[in-house]
Amino acid sequence: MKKKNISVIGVPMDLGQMRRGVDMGPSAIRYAGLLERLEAVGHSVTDLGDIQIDQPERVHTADTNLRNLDAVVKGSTALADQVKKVKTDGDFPLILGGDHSIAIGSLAGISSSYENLGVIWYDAHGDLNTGDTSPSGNIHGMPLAVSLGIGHEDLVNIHDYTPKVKPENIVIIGARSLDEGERVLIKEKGIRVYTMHEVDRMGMTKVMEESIEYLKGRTDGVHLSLDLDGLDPNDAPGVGTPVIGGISYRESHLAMEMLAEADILTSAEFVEVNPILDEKNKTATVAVALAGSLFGEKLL
Ligand code: B3U
Ligand code: MN
Ligand code: MN
Repeated sequence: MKKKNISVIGVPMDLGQMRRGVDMGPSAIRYAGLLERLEAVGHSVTDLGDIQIDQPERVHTADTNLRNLDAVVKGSTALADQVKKVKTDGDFPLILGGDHSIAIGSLAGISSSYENLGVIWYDAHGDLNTGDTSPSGNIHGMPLAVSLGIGHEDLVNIHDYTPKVKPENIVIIGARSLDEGERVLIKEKGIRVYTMHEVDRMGMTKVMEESIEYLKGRTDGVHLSLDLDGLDPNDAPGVGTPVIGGISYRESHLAMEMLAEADILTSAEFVEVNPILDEKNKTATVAVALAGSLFGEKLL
């Protein structure tokens, strides 16, 4: 894989859901050795530090069922600004969450650099809810819908353009917990989804071959949004909403290695690592190991 200038951005965001601790995700991932690992592969890595996110205790509830809306908009805008700078410099943004609501800001900052940005959404969930379909009001269940231009106008219009991605440029991998409104949206928009059924049936090799082939043909850049809850909770226990029957550690390594081989990614994020719920930083360690594979680490 080509050597990259990787800019690491931490986003200690925990306002998109209700469990405390996910704001410590960026520290946990750094502590698990992310920078050293990527440098060892030969990349040039710069840590840009963390985006400032409001403390939950200080956040006022806006007149909406979207929890912490204004503070999420503020944090997402700050992240989008930073990510956009990295893109303008021609570098590779590697964003560390934080809950998955941060993808709203990531994509807002990245997508203006592309005609057809592709997105790989590696997740147990679809994250395709809106204020109307959400069972929880948690914005971390909404970022993919928001990026499609569907949802609250303050979220959809960050950096003053919408949509950030087209439905035909998205591939969801690992889904096994979808709400009714999300199913409807997937069908209506024709979004490509490899649920756990397809992962079981086709195997990860075929899933990734097809996904890479599909995105290569239609996109001019690809963002990987990797929610650690896409993995099985046995392998990644430190997440806020674990769902049994997920993608294994080995399958995930394979997926990352195949992405490295194809060298199609132009940005990536690792989200939902919650050290309070974790077992001795296992989930952050898994994230770093996967990042190693994603950036071309090899055994031999
Ligand atoms: N779909 C549910 C649950 C959920 C979404 N994303 C996560 N959990 N991590 C919701 O609240 O929207
Ligand atoms: Mn998610
Ligand atoms: Mn998820």
